[in-house]
Amino acid sequence: MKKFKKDFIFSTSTCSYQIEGGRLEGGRTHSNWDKFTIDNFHIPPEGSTEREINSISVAANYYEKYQLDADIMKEMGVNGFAYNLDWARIFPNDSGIANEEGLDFYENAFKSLINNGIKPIPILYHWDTPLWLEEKGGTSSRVFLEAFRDLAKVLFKRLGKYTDIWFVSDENSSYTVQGYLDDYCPPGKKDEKEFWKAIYYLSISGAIAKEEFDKAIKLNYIQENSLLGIDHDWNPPVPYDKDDKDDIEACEKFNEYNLDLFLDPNLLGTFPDCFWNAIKKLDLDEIIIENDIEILKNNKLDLIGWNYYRPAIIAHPKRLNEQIQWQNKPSTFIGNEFVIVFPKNYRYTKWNWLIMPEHLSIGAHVLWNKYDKPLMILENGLGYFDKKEDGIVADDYRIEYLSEHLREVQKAISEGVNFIGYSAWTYCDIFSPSGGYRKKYGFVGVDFENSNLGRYPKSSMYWYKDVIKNLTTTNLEHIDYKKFSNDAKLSLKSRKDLWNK
Ligand code: BGP
Repeated sequence: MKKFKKDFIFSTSTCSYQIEGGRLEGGRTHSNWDKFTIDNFHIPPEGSTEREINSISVAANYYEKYQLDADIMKEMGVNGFAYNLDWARIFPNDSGIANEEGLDFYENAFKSLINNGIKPIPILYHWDTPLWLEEKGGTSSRVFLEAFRDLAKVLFKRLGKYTDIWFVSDENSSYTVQGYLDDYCPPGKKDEKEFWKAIYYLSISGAIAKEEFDKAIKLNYIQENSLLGIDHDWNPPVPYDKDDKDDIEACEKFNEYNLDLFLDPNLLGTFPDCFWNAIKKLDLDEIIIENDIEILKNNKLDLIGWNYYRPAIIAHPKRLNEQIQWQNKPSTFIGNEFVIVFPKNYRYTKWNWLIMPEHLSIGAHVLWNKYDKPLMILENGLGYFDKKEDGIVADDYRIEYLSEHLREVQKAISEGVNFIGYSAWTYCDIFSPSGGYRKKYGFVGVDFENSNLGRYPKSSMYWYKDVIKNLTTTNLEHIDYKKFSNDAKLSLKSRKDLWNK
């Protein structure tokens, strides 16, 4: 198995509303996620996978602990940290005047990373629209475009010198489906017209950001050869019956909605047929402006950030009439041309997320062959009910999950796919949109029971450190779990400068 290249990016990813806290500090005002978590606060019984919607006013308090966290990440040996900058901290109102305290915070956070040999990998937008902008129409209105241009200009100018990899947004798919069709996330709409408008404005705003990115390079705010990417959580489709042509056709339909719709606009400069059919069917022609389409065509993005957690088992809608006992109820999608199903005989997490690592390398070839752009895994991780023993979490299950997926990245690289990095979800325990604070993903634990929110190492942190240290020789097959939990226990005892501060 080919090893990783010397300059391969080993990173962790996170998200401001999930980690940062400080929601009214430093001149910030509320976003749609603040309102959503206040309005829908719900704590299910201990140990239940029922959705926990909890306060994010403090979260893991990265806002005050960013220097400690940068020091812990240095201990981990990561060379990247992917993180979205909180829009409401940069523009707390619609005056068009950026909040200097917010910019100072991010500049200090970036410096703490750079001083520790860690590349900041900023994402401009990750679902949390400032409330003032939401109230003006948010992502499904034209007002989003110029507000996004202002955000991109200010951030490229102030922070461009610190890094050469940026992303415009995270998972436009999850945000538009969960926010505009399913009423699962803010803005909590169930409106097909709003859904398609949000997709349109998010795609155009990605191209507008690229326009500003290229201008910022010319003005020397950003280094030459820097990359501006688009992040997406494509779930490679797997036919329920690999020999059934209806199921295979359903997979192709799934890809039009779950792959082409969210990557073609910003990588190929075109919208797929399903978009134009919807615009026609819903009589939305008036949102399409010729100049937008020109901007889209002339400002394609440079890089794919791929959030890979799981593939999707796809069936033809005929299966809904068959007497099949599913692990979880099938989910249909607008157009009803395919159904996402959950057969019993597969591996799932406790939250019913499919576990099939092999589709990371299979899907990587699809992306590489279709778009011919460098790739980076921007999220991959395992949500679990972590439990502390002897002061640490021996999360062997997470080491197993991550090593299976990292093996697939290595496999794809050895088969010629241009992976430039792997960013695991996530650095430390944070707020999860589907699991609150009980669904833990971190390499580093956070003591949410203690107001100090002390950090502590999990054995997976020392596994990841070992992988990165030996990136050219690392062997992901034979894992000495005991060694990594001992490393974590020893570190907790010996590194008082890092733990329980
Ligand atoms: C992705 C989001 C992340 C993160 C991750 C895990 O879709 O980009 O923000 O939340 O999913 O999801 P969850 O925390 O709901 O398990």
